[in-house]
Amino acid sequence: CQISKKALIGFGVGLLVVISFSLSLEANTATCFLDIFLERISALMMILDAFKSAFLSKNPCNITKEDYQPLLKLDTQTIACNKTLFWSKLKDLVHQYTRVQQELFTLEDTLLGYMADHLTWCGDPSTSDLNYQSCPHWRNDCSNNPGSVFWKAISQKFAEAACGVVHVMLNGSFTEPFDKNSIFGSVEIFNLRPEKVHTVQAWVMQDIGKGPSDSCSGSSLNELKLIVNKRNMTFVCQNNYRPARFVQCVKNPEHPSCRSKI
Ligand code: AVW
Repeated sequence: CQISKKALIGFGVGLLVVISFSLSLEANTATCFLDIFLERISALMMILDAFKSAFLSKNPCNITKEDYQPLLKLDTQTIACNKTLFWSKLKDLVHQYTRVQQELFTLEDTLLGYMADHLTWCGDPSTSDLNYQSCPHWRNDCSNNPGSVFWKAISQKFAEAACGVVHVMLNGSFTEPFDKNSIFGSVEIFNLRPEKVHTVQAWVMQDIGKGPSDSCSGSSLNELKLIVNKRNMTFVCQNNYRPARFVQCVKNPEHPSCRSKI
């Protein structure tokens, strides 16, 4: 088989064009990734600065919601309609559940909630450093501490942004699964926007092996239903929501409530 010189040169030039084009494409892609990476780092630095400015050099018992406003303004994450999940009194279960059911988002599955979860922080009026010695406890010391004010402020924003059906997982092994003093009962439920949220779906989960203290038909849930209905939203309640029950059953596979009906 004979290949003419011209054809060979043409092929060579063509190959060079293709190679140099793909190299320049790769270089562009790499630059683009680097740009995005740097953009994200600088966004995170801004978030961190706004977070620290909220409480550094301030009396840790005198923090206000306004202190966190610059931080909240930087948080542009949105959760799609029907995907918000509130909770009260069953932190572990709800997060085990959203780890598997990744279509639903708790506050702690969002950027700000994730960053602050499990942390305690505060400042000191006499220094611009973090206070590494001691911070007020939210229940035993003062209520306007950096942690409590932060969680209330971001919970309010999380609730205001919710739309469609919102879900709430409550603990039926408590006598009052709906606690008016909790963040869900005092902040989130009152900051839902009835013009955007048409239904509140409650899932009341009992601990495996413990008898129910309260359920959908109990007085605590009835109180929640009244609040929801009064705010022109529909209330739906389900005991031991099956998908979340499955998660509980992973650790208790032999319990009768896990063996039956699965
Ligand atoms: P919880 P919530 N300051 O199980 O409805 C600091 O009662 O209250 O559920 N930490 C606090 C405070 C406070 N004032 N109150 C409670 N905690 C801690 C955000 C406490 O350690 C999510 F979106 C307790 O274990 C949920 O829908 C944990 O927060 C909703 O608020 C949960 O208290 C859950 O708060």
